[in-house]
Amino acid sequence: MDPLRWSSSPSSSGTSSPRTPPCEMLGYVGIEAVLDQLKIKAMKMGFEFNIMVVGQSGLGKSTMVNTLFKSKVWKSTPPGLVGTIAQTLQLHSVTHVIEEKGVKLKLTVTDTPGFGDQINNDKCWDPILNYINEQYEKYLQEEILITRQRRIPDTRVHCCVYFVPPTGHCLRPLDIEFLQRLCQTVNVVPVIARADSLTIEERENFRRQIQHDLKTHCIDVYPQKCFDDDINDRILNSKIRERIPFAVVGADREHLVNGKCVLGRKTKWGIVEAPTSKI
Ligand SMILES: Nc1nc2c(ncn2[C@@H]2O[C@H](COP(=O)(O)OP(=O)(O)O)[C@@H](O)[C@H]2O)c(=O)[nH]1
Ligand SMILES: [Mg+2]
Repeated sequence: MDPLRWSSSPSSSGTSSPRTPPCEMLGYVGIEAVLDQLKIKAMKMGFEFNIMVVGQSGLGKSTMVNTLFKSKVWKSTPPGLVGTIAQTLQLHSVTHVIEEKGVKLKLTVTDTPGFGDQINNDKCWDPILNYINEQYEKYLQEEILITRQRRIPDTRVHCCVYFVPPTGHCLRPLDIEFLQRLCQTVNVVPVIARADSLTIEERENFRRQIQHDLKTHCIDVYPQKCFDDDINDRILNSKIRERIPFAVVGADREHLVNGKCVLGRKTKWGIVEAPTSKI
């Protein structure tokens, strides 16, 4: 930053000490350079973003993660299970560093085992909620140290993607109970899993029904009202709220469509393309 330049020397007034800036600051200070400095610093340091995927097993969580990053984030296909993703048996995380135009993003995706598969599903959410809370605790413990690291490794879950089964009816009691707990702990983005199994009309009706269920059961998903302070954010957030839950389709096989390789699900009736972003 340019050194601060006062229009007159603070010490010359005689009354103020050399350290006290004058009451009225005239002239060029150079604060405009702060933005550039912050940008350069942020680009050098990069950003961290941690996503967690949660939902019953078989809803396509692991596939979705592979689809999103167009790579095998999860090692799968053990011998004998060719073409399928191995069932996720415990919580585990994978980190990728993505760089775009000099901006680095350290992205960590945590896959969770399916819940609600037992006869008694009491407290089936405990391992997931415990994991999320442990990460807050870990960060806090680092933060309160007197001699703390300049950059504390951030393993807190910033966003939790919750997979709703594509029943076309309404949220199940298990989903409601889990979502209520999850929303009090972390930012939750609900998605309609395996959305290719619904027609456009069924999907829209299901979306409206879920929006209604979320409201009725006071499930406060992302973006919460507290993110509405800024007018631009408010407009964007209200658009997002209309589209939530997003409908998702996952695929980790490539197919040739019009001479182009696309990720998609090949069915008897055609190929359902899955949108991707490169990692
Ligand atoms: N129809 C359909 N099947 C999917 C989709 N995503 C994944 N699958 C399939 O569902 C099965 C379970 O997927 P997986 O990702 O292991 O589910 P997870 O247990 O939630 O991690 C696999 O056979 C996938 O190929 C989808 O969007 N639509
Ligand atoms: Mg899985």
